[in-house]
Amino acid sequence: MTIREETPVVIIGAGVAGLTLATFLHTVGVGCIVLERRNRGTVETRQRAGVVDARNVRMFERWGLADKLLAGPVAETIEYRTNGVSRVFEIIGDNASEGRFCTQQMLVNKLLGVLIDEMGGDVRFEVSDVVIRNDEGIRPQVGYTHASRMHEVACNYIAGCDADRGVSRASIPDGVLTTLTHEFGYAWLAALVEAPVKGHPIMGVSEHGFVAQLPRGPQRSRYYLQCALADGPADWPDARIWDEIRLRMGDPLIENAVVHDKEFVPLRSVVHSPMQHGRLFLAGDAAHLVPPTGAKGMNLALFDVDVLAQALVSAVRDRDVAKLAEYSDTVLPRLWRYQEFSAWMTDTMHDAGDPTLSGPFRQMVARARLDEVFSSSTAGRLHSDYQRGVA
Ligand code: RFL
Repeated sequence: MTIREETPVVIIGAGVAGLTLATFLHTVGVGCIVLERRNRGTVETRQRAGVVDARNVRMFERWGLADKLLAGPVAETIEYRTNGVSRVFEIIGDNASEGRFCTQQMLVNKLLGVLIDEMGGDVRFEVSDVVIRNDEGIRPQVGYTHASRMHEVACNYIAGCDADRGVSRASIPDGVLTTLTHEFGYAWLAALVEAPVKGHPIMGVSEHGFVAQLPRGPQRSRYYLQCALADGPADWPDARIWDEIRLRMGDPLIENAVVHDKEFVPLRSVVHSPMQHGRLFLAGDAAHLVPPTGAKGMNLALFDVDVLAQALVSAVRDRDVAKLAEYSDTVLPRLWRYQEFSAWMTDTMHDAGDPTLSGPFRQMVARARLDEVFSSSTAGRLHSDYQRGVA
């Protein structure tokens, strides 16, 4: 027997996009149900982004949630290290909200606490077989299975926050979306290690390939090492990781520490548009991917759900669907600017390093580009604006 219910909004995916959207809707009294295929423990422990940028700190303040959700020190500097020579870039702010070192995991945990434990929000974990019915002229429905029972939720709107391999985008008929992609041709090994960042977060350019060290709480950090697309764990035993870190950082004194996990991430950019079809709206990684070099994937997901939440509130509470109709057109121009920033960061940080990647000419051009953010106040200001998410 199928259990039938209804709610104004069904959100598919309890990642950072889905949970933030649900929390915003709850804050203003718009009902929603979140469907998540994983269990709560898995959602709570997924490691990824590290900084909530200044634009999104301001967003959480505007929704009255910053004090509850954000923690961690202010993010004001980045060390750009070229063959071991360090230059510290100061992110120029405006004395208003600044970015915060707040890991995605920390934010997701706090969202779960506020949404479920404080607000009594309805997040259903371990659902399977999610099916979307979004045909023109009928009320949307989302079916799913939980503990061997079939459920069907009728709703007014569906938010697809289930990332790149979810069911939301896949439910849109062929030919509706245009997909534009760019492959960078290399990958990153992401290693979570038991060693803190001692000074500033580091982005390292080196003849041996790119390296970065970013904080993940007071005791740990995440190293990123450029590697081949075909590489896997067998190619990167812990000893090789530390040898390469010392080489690429130009610092023979870095000591080995415990490596907690290793993940291999191909660097690519993807945009699916429009980000809506009928009453289904895509947000976050379901609609777009950026290479992690610019640290913008989570921040773009937060921008999407800020715009989407306001549009859904107008539609559900005031029956005004104008903002929903414009959702994709509102989000995409800014998304493309941050695709450009992320590609700029990726090309600059990788081309400037290993000359076998794209040749010595492009290596020198990329180094000149990086120099410019230090030598030109105009370039420095623009770089700060992108880092802060206000460009
Ligand atoms: P998420 O966080 O992947 O959440 C999607 C959720 O949907 C669920 N799901 C389903 N649920 C029900 N039914 C289905 N059929 C489902 N299919 C999937 C999943 O279980 C999951 O819970 O996507 P969301 O919410 O769109 O958020 C996007 C961000 O997670 C992502 O953009 C960032 O992590 C990207 N990213 C970074 N972003 C930054 O802003 N700064 C960074 O420094 C940064 N570093 C990174 C990153 C991503 C990385 N990887 C692993 C790709 C570093 C790395 C290595």
